[in-house]
Amino acid sequence: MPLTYLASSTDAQTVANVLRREGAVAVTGLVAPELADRIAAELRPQLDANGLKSRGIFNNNLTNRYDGALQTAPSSAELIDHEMVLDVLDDILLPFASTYRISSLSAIEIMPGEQHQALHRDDTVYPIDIAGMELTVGAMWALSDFTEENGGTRVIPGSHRNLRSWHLPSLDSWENAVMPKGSVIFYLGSTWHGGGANRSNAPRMGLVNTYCLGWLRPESNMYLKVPPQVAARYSLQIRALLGYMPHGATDDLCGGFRGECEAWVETPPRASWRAERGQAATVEHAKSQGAG
Ligand SMILES: O=C(O)CCC(=O)C(=O)O
Repeated sequence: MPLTYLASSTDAQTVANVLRREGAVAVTGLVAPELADRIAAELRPQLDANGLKSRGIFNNNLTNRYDGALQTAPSSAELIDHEMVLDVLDDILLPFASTYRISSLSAIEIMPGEQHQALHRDDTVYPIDIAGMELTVGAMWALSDFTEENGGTRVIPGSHRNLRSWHLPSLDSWENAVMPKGSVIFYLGSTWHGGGANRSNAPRMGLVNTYCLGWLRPESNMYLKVPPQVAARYSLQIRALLGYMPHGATDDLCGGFRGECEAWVETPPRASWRAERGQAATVEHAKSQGAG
């Protein structure tokens, strides 16, 4: 199955429909290339100073990685809570949770000469497989042009249908995401994917943001990556995505849980997160009935 590419004018519902059906979908030119350049420049010092420290069997040896985008690259917030991304996440994740949150934020720069990263599923960090329930969604943004030669993300469309993580799809049916900088490829947590080999003579730069159901523990500890005093510089939406908000309940119910935290979000900022469900809805309903 070929990877589907959609134009940036496509509505989020269509993007989500293709993502659910095919396991991956690319949206080309969703943000301006200048924004991609700005974020890449903001990430540069950390990648130069620390990028290769995370080298290893999974991360490979010629790939720079940096997991603290919101620490030093404030412009990355525009990608992390991009309206199209959140609308797609609402559609895929909210049937199973009242919120979702950032699981990891990784700048990934694949240097010339790097080999393929092993194909994998992101949801294998959780020891469960439940038919039809996606636990995570990844959004990989191209901060440089992604090509076949430079290691545009490899993905196996349709591989999310292999329900159990030990059911291997045909691992040679992958294809590279080929898209200009400012584009994004979404893939489900159950979709097989990985970084590509870089056979070009220039680095391939991307920022991959993964999001998990609100009741799951994120892959990366966001309270350490983006501590309260840094998180407080960002919007309520970003703070809520970082986890500075209770899951599944309004502050009416959870008041007192927060301790002293300048980044705390009192009320779910996103209307879809306030939709009637669970305890939050119960409290609001009780109030509207004059109770309490
Ligand atoms: O670099 C890429 O294109 C994908 C990286 C990836 O899938 C990962 O590190 O989990």
